Amino acid sequence: MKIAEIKVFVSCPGRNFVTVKVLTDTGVYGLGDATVNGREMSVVAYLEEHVVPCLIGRNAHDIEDIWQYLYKGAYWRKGPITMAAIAAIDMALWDIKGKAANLPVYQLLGGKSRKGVTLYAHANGENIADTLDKAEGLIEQGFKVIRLQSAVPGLKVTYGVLGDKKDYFELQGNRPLPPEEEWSTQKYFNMIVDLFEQARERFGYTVDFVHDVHSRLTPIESAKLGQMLEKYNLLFLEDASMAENQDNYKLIRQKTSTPLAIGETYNTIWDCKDLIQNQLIDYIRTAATHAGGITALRRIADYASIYNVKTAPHGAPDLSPVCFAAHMHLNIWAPNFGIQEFVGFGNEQLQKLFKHDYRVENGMAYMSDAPGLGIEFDEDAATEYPYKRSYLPVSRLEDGTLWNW
Ligand code: GCO
Ligand code: MG
Repeated sequence: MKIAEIKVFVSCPGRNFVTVKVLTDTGVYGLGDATVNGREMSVVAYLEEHVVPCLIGRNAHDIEDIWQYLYKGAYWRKGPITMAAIAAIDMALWDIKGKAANLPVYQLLGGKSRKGVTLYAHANGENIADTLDKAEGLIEQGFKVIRLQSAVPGLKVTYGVLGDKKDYFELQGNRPLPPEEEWSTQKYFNMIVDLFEQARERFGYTVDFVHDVHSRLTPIESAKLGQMLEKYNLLFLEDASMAENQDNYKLIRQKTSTPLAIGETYNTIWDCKDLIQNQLIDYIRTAATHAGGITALRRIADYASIYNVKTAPHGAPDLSPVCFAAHMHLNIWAPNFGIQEFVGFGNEQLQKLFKHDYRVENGMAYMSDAPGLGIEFDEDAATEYPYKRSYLPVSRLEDGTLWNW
């Protein structure tokens, strides 16, 4: 089964997505997601100019060899653009192998380890009461794990809080230059403990909570936050600090028993190797799209399993439904799966482009037995929503110093 053609689509059904379609000479095709939020066109160029010409005529079944060819074969290896390009090809090849075998991809990985996939949903509020009202709505829908984010009094915009944007998908697609946000750890610390204190008063200990710091704290501030939140028993604290220097997490880990999660921006197993091997984290959040596809995430999951680290794949709106489908197959298989982030795919334009086959019920997602990844992409509909240049925000401290967004 030879690779005959590879098409790269970039469309903006509310936000930009780069979708790859690998076609074989047998008529079987597969889909992959190569979206890097705010850098979409770099991946398109990388794929079209440097990847596609090398793959035409190769056996579509040689997933591992093609992965190694694109990774080791590029002297300038790793990085988000390269790894998203590899990821999309890899997902598409798994989709093809599943369709050719008439089996869902999770069967090729080793079969089901569980009935369904536990999801966590987002409650983002303008203030603590608003966040908790939203959490209550999600609990009523059956979600058992909720991410709580609340605006920080005194700061104009806070990560995760949408302001007048009612639809999460509208967060991107109309920012021709990066907007600027501000950060103050002191103002955040004045709010954050109240958020979890009030959440536990209102909901008791029958649901689990997570929280995303979005890398805004220094390691010692993260350690302090972990300590302050210990009694509220979070499932995990996400991206407390950057870990480009993985030793940062030694400091945090020694000081707090609040479980730690990180990894959504990681591109390879090497970015998380020390964190996993030294048991400095509890959840690894690498995404199929950004860390090299199903082949790479399977390897990370297996590596993490021997150090008691669970998987918790990134599930933000900038990961397309194709990536979500890839995660579902990994999640249903991985013995050490923890939880899947879920923001829903309610946007109508998006639903016109992508058709998926899983169902969500009571905070869990269930798979069908559709062969391959179980996802369809409407190429014609995609042409109705052309790419729009759009950036993520940047963040500054109140004195103007550039900070992590
Ligand atoms: C999350 C993430 C996202 C990222 C986004 C950037 O935990 O869901 O932090 O919200 O900010 O994916 O493109
Ligand atoms: Mg995050």
